Amino acid sequence: MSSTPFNVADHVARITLNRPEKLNAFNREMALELQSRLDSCARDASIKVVLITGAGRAFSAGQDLSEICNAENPGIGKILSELYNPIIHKITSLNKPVVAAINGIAAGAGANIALSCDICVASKSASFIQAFSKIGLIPDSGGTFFLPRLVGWQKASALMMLSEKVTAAEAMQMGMIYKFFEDEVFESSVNEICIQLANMPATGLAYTKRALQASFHNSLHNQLIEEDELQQQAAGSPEFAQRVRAFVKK
Ligand code: LHQ
Repeated sequence: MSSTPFNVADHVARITLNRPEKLNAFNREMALELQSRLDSCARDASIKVVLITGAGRAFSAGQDLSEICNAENPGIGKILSELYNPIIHKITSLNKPVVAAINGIAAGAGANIALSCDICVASKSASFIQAFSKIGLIPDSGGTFFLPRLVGWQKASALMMLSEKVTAAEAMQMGMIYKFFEDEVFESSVNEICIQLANMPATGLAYTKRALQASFHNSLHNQLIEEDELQQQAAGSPEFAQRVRAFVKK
């Protein structure tokens, strides 16, 4: 049984983290499989949107802690460089939107993988915890990059140092996630978002993602140049010509 079953429908690729008895904690196999799913999404032009969610009552509890206690584990340095860092790079460099649908608890690296996605939504009963400080680690998987940018330095610092669990409603209020939905309509609401994205002009979305990422390291001057270049490329896409023609005709 795959630890990340994958299916594509309506141009949306759905990747499910699937070790529910371990709250979808990442072992090496699941992390490598997620990387390979993301590579498939990058290669397949028919896929316009990627959705990552979890099976059972969790999105992911982060690193499988029993695996790192195992004598055969390759060492913490390799866990990050071989497993989590490539996942974050693959999500952020994919030229299509990645939606994280947080169906339950997201802890440790599980929470930070979620925050690296372009749109992060949660079910009302979901929660987030930067669980690292409890076990004497620092937040990884891009957490120290994304969380302060999303919620501000003070909140990020407190959440990370206290390992405080936040509800989906609190996460939305502080800007950690885009929205939460009542549990009963969570799946249908996530599907609606994905279908909407799949029907949007793909080039514009890809360049929007790229411009937002560039803003993290650019000065205003350089960001305006970046927008100019990307806008010219977006305006050269057939989708732009079609959509503008349709708008003007109407
Ligand atoms: C687990 C886990 C888990 C294994 C629940 N592993 N089994 C990078 C670099 C190098 C090294 C380390 O890691 C990293 C990245 C990281 O992600 S570090 C952070 C790792 N994650 C955590 O510290 C979270 C640990 N889990 C928890 O604190 C709780 O399980 C949470 C708050 C997520 C959920 O609590 P509950 O709802 O009370 O569930 P539970 O604790 O009863 O868990 C259910 C089962 O899942 C249980 O197994 P069992 O056989 O007793 O039913 C847990 O042992 C297992 N599980 N998380 N990370």
